[in-house]
Amino acid sequence: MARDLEEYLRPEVKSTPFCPGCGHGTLMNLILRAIDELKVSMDEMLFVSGIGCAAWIPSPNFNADTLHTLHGRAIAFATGAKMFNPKLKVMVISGDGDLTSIGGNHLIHAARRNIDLTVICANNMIYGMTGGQVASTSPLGAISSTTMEGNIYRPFDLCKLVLGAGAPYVARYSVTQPLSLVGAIKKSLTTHGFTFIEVLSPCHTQFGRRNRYDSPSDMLKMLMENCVSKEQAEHLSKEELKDKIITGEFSDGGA
Ligand SMILES: Cc1ncc(C[n+]2csc(CCOP(=O)(O)OP(=O)(O)O)c2C)c(N)n1
Ligand code: SF4
Repeated sequence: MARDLEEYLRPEVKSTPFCPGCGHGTLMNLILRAIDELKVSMDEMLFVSGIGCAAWIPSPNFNADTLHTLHGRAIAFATGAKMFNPKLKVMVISGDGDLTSIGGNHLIHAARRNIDLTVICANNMIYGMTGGQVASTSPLGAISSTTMEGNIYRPFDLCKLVLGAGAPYVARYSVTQPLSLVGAIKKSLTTHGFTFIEVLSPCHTQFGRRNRYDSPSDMLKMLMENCVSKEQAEHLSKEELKDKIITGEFSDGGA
């Protein structure tokens, strides 16, 4: 963590709980960078997370009010807090398992109701904390502790899911695209209504080592090679788009 961001951390925090090479540490840094650039006071903010490794990004680390809630229920708690105090800027930060599997119903209905929340989903394509079980976001064929011969189900396209439910701002970036990601977080914080950012955040410990990415840097390289912008994707064939991850803003807040 850069020195200038230390003021955003609770003084008693000396290290994060993440494995070496985990993308969640990078995401934590980029969220704070966006807040710093916007000059939003931490006193105006509430951070809400569910359960999982990603849920440890804000809590207990951020020097702000943080609510570490139940598995899958971060958006429900965040909605309640926002109803009670509409002046709060409420940011939900949690994993793909938490927000889109057990919590998937809350996600689509908060988007449909256009609740004024910023939701950041750290997607590592697996349940990291509990030992690498398959998630609703695991790619077809992915090896996990519960799909030892490969996942037979298609993953959700989270951005399409939330867009379909009516969210006015939806974006997807990888932690390997830090400038675009900081820009998207800033935009989500300044857009009224339900805003959603899917962040590809590598988990080498549970996903990478089972899926032929032998080191954390192999996972980062895979993301750098496979992420294409939505503008680039328009010029690629269906065959060329196989295994590619399309990144960018899918709805820009104007809806
Ligand atoms: C009601 C309930 N069911 C299951 C669990 C076990 N559990 C804890 S975290 C987790 C998955 C977390 O995955 P994700 O949200 O993707 O976060 P990651 O650890 O990958 O960052 C599960 C299934 C739980 N804590 N509570
Ligand atoms: S298990 Fe995966 S998601 Fe959890 S801290 Fe380790 S690398 Fe990160």
